[in-house]
Amino acid sequence: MEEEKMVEEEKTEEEVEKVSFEKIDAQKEQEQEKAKEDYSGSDIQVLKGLQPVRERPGMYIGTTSSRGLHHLIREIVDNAVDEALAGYCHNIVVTLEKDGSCSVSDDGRGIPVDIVPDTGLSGVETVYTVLHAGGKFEGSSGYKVSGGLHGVGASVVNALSTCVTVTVYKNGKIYQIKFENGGHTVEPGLHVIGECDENKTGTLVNFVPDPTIFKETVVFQVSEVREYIRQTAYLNRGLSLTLIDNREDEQLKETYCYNGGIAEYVNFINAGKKVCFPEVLYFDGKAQGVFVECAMQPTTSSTYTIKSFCNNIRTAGGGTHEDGFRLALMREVNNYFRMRGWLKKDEQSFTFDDLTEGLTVVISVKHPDPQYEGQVKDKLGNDEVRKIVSSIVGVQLRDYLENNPKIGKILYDRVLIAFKGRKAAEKARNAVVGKSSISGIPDKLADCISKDPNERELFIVEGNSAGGSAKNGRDAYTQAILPLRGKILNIEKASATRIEKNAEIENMIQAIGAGYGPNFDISKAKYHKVIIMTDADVDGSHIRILLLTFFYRYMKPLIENGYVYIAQPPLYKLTYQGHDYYCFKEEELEELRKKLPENAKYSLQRYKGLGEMDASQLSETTMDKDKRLMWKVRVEDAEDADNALTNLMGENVVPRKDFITANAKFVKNLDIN
Ligand code: TSJ
Repeated sequence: MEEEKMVEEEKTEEEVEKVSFEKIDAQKEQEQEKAKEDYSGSDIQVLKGLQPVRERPGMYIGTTSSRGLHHLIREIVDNAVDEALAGYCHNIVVTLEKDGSCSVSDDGRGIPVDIVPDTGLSGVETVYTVLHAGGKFEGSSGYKVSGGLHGVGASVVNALSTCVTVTVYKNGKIYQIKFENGGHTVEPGLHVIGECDENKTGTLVNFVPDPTIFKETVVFQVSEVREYIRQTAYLNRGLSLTLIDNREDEQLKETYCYNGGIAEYVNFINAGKKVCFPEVLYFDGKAQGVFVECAMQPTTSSTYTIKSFCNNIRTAGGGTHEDGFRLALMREVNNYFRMRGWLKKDEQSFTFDDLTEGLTVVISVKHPDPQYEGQVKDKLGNDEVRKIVSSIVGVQLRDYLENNPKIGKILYDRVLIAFKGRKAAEKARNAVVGKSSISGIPDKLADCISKDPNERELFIVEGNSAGGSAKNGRDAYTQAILPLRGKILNIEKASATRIEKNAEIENMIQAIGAGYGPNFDISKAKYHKVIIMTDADVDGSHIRILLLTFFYRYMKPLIENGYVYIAQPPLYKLTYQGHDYYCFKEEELEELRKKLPENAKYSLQRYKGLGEMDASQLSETTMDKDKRLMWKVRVEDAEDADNALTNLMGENVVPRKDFITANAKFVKNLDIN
């Protein structure tokens, strides 16, 4: 058994596919043989085909956490979006049902119901029971499964669900097939269950995620689904996506449809910022089968926001489409400034940082054969895309500037501000560095003994009392403590110079030891884990946002390399018969309570702050490497925090409430009245 698994792992994707097919073929023979018995034989074969998914769900959907759960919805919706991209579908509806299931429907052509020669199964069944059914059928039947999350799809959802029902409206008939327990067909084959209007076509899928796979939770979060749906609507101009939540007494129903596509997306991102002009620059084009769209607009904010996508999938790691954009921007804007005489011939060009300060950009490419790179496969790798984007954006940007000199001038003024700010900050930095390089180690830092950055951890702790507990409860060999006193400076409003002079921030910069801003050198970082440990209250959330934003803006590689974490202290301590039980979530507390005998006498403490825990409690629950729960911050998380901060603290106050709701994970307890 164990050996079999090992072999399986070494196989290339192609070979794994072949294995699945052989099994399906074997199933066909078996089916004929066993017609006299019952259908369970074939059923078991199909299940075997999907078994690798159940054994290693993480390999197919990344994680079985709440995030993985929501990937299931994406996988299904992406298939419907593909139908929209093919031009046949205009409306998609996602419904979170009362029974905990999710339904996705579209008004496309309906999944093919004819037999696929390669599998001997109907198109619908093939899609749902054959792993990577995608490319394989492209030739024979034109079927192509979505780019989805790294090209898995419906079969993976099937494998990870206790129940899937697929209904297809086509040819005036209603076809249906049901699967149970990770891919068992209830009754093999596709069944005609009724008739419908000849003109009605579409696909309806209902699935119930398997709680034995998604152990953390099988409850869909509206906010999470909404974000994905909204993003998908922005990325596919004119496509209507409706979100329905039937789980509460009062039904929620929202429809997202943007005729302006990604240009409207830029408006949305910039809603809380002050824009330099109301127009959003938009360019698009197609070359070598690659479709490119790019929208941008400068703001007075201090950060560069770029959201790039390939085939509707976010590429947070950037890649060749972003490279192409950078090349076009640098070349064309600098040339234009020179042409207008604003940049003298012998003057250096503006840097990318100058050109992009406060700029918001959305780039979306659609590629027939995307290659993803990087540890988490979130970086577009196709080399030809660089040139394609650079030339499409370049040519149109040049034309735009030539035809809109007013915009050109505003752009120049904005870039000049960035340039001057950068020069001033450099000057101030040199002065500061010159003064305070004496000791290099902040007084308040309780450093650890180990010298190996790989195992060194820096806990940034809010409040002095918690700092004390942390110091006493830590593993002094690998864990360092840096207490922060009170609130750190609001990075949104403060100038670069003030930020650098802020004591708390200076302490952090010194402790981490790798510089900051453009000079940040990740290879010098003294800790490979920087752990933010704050209270679960308003101030705690606030400080967490400020810290994340600071790291995002001034030490971005720290986040990109996955060095930044957020500690998760428990919410409750339940004491029963002399034992302490810690709960990190409300649900955990409920679970625990259920396990206790009826009328059990226990005491319950709700932790409001870290300071309420003594050293050993803090160590045991939050710091101990074997017991703690930590949240690794991804670039997107920091980006969210950055946006939240911009909208909370920035100049426009209107979207405060919206953003607090949207960024609940950062600002859970913020008082918004
Ligand atoms: F895959 C899936 F089951 F997850 C799923 C697929 C889920 C949902 C909600 C929709 C779909 C889907 C698939 N919607 N529309 C389609 N279209 C096709 O599969 C299709 C139809 C006709 C033809 C053709 O060449 O005639 C080709 C395709 C790919």
